[in-house]
Amino acid sequence: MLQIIQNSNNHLDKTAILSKNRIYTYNQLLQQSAQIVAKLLNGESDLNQKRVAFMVSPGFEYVAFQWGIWRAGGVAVPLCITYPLPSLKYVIEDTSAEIVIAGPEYLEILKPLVHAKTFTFYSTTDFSESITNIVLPEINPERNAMILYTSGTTNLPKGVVTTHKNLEAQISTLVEAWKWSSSDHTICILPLHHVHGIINVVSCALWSGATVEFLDGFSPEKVFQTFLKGEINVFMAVPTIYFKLIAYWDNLGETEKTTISENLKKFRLMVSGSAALPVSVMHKWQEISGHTLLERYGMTEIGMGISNPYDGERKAGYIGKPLPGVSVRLIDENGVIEKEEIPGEIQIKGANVFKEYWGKPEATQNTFTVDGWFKTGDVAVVENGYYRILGRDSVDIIKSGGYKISALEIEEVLRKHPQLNDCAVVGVPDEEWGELVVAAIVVRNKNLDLKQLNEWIRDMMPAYKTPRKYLVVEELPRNAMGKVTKNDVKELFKNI
Ligand code: MCA
Ligand code: AMP
Repeated sequence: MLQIIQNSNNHLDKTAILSKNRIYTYNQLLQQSAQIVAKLLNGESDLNQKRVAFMVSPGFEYVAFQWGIWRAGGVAVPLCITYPLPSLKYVIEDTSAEIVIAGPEYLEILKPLVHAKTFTFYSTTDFSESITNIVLPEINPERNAMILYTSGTTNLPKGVVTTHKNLEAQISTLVEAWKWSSSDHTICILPLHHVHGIINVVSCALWSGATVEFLDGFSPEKVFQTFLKGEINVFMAVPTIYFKLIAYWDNLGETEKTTISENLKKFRLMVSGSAALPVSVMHKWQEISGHTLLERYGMTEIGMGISNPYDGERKAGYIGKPLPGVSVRLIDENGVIEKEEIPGEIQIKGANVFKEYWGKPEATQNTFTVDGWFKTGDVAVVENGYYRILGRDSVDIIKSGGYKISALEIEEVLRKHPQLNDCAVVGVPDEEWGELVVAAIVVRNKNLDLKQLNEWIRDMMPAYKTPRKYLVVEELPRNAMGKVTKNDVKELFKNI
């Protein structure tokens, strides 16, 4: 039996989930996911790693479907609930999803794909029939469990395949390192098509018999209101969220500020990750909450790899030390770096590391060294035993609001616009978002309406990937070989 399911048998009557003003126990989660298994199996004994894409809002239903897919022997493919149709189509087609499930609120957007009938389609409301005596398949931990999409240096996102064993390693290392227990109570405000929300928040909590409280999306006001109920003691977020919480708190009256600060001081743990935590944000949060944020480093392909300590010193500007069970090394052109203070690429090995990119054997091969280390593309240095990220080896990877974004993917879409001759997308530093996606464009028609251009691109790709600023230029800066020089493009945006 999958470990997370087995663990939940120890906490049957405990609250697993709070969502939409309702309380759900572990027992209800087991019952509901078993009901989902029965419908999904539809008389078969095992889904045998069929890909099941599901578009379900964060909350009890989301987890019940994720567990149901796993328990039926399927591979869970969570669809981002804010994606426009082309992005949904890409994931469903790329995974060759055989089953697609959607909440009633997403039926409209999926309609064109449902009509094409390349998969069996269910609404979440089709799973209401209660079924007893279901025989569950035995799931070998080496089998595929999940596919999440991540942007990289290729222009289209790649599906990262993790096995049950990978997921169990990713979860258990965090449970151990951050001392999760059944008395914890956390809040989920992160999207559930990425590792941060799925593994670090929801799965770690449920593995441990803790409680997860879901909010309908993020707003600083709702987060603080929920905190003030006095139950939440563990909080995980991306730096942009801490930035937004600080900005909101700064504008409150003195009494409200004090009430919130007193409440935050009682938390057990507060973590930041997915992007570099600015030292200024860390210090300000410390003033407000009394907590030194625990910064950690992860990646869709590895879960979490490096973390500041739970008990020891948490250093501002550093990502910490390798987590239990994770091997980390730095490499430069001369080979493995043995000494401190010499920068190199972070490479990772361990049961936490993903199996493959879905349907892309060449990309998979290229991302591992011959001796099996995963090449992260992040450059770091070790100082006094602590890793510090220096940057990435590709200028085309942007991190904005914690999301990894490929400049090449956006350029590919922009080039399809009939009024554009050329474009270059870059990320420029931004205190709130980490980096801001911006585009230098060479236009055919000087009267091109930039607002309309932006609306056009928003129908083609997720809002978080779309440029926040455009700059019309006569031509793009290039080197002697004719290649666009992205650092020069970044310079163009310095004064606007
Ligand atoms: C939205 N806006 C932006 C951006 N996104 N502006 C600049 N840059 C952006 N990237 C604008 C919108 O256009 C809108 O403006 C306004 O901000 C609010 O948009 P909305 O989407 O509602 O934003 P939000 O709900 O406030 O979202 C901010 C957020 C979200 C909560 C920080 O971006 C988020 O959930 N990020 C987390 C992503 C994540 O989980 N990453 C982990 C990946 P207007 O109103 O003017 O239109 S996993 C990973 O990285 C690894 C494994 C790891 O280490 O964790
Ligand atoms: P993703 O593909 O969305 O999983 O993003 C993974 C990337 O996020 C890593 O390769 C890093 O570049 C970045 N990242 C994650 N955590 C941190 C951190 N604490 N500091 C700096 N960068 C980070």
